[in-house]
Amino acid sequence: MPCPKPDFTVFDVAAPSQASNKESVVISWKGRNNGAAFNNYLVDEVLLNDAPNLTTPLASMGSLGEYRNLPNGNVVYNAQKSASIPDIPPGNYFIVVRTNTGGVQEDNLADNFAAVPIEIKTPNLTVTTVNNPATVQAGQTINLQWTIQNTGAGSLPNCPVSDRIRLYYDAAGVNPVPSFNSSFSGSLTLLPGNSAVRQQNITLPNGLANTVWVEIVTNYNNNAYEAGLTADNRRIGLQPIIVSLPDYPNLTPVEISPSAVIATAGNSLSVTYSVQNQGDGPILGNWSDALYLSSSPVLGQGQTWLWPLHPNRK
Ligand SMILES: [Ca+2]
Ligand SMILES: [Ca+2]
Repeated sequence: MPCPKPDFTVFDVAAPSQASNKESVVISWKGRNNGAAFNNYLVDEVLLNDAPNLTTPLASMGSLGEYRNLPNGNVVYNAQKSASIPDIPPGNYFIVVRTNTGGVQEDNLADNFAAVPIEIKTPNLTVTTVNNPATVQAGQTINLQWTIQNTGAGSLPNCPVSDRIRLYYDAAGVNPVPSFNSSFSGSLTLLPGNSAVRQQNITLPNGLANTVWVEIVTNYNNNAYEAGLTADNRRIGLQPIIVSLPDYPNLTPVEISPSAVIATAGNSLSVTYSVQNQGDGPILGNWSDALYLSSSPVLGQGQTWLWPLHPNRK
């Protein structure tokens, strides 16, 4: 005579009727054992599928294992689980709960699942504005601001989103400034239709003397699922930045005395000189001087290095 087996079933699955990718939702269900008494570990699994059955589930949303004392069909257990909506294209799906995924022997497996429909919505990030100063000097730091709007039907729930920042020599964004590359990273939460302003300080490369345009590419790290709608993630600011060279200092030694000497090897020699700033910009910081003894007035021809001087001048 065969050993009587338990017969599990699951019913009354409940979940939100709509949710967005990556959103955490609470799924609840009830279970019962209509067969022989069971008092052991029972595992239920939450699946996502495009049909209300177990045929080729699209994704697992996690399992729930508990010790259940189910002596007969009169005992109903309540279960619930928080689960994240997978990155899956928007559309109508089903959340399917399957009981007894741990393989407890039972004869009737046809009643081991139940489903509830759910509509999954997807966010779509787009950069709507880019703001920057109109003029700046090379080497200076400026503040950039840009706006990201969620134009999709789904929410973006607290997702780390990185934006890439580049400068271009042209408004079409074809020729990038190779010496500049920056980015911004931060967590972003956006309901459908909502916008967020981001900002970043950037330093224009030294020596840049061009008109440049700012490019922002949002979600550059692809952390936010957009179901492929990433063509609108890039925007180039309408207002170019005219970058000019700042006034630079120009140091030159003057009044070197003596200008030519007849000296005896081994003896000390006193040299005096002045340094003049003949440029248009101020001296910022310190510099060092070096003295050479040379048979030529041209630097690089037959010098003997004499003395390092580090006067720490301001
Ligand atoms: Ca069953
Ligand atoms: Ca997008």
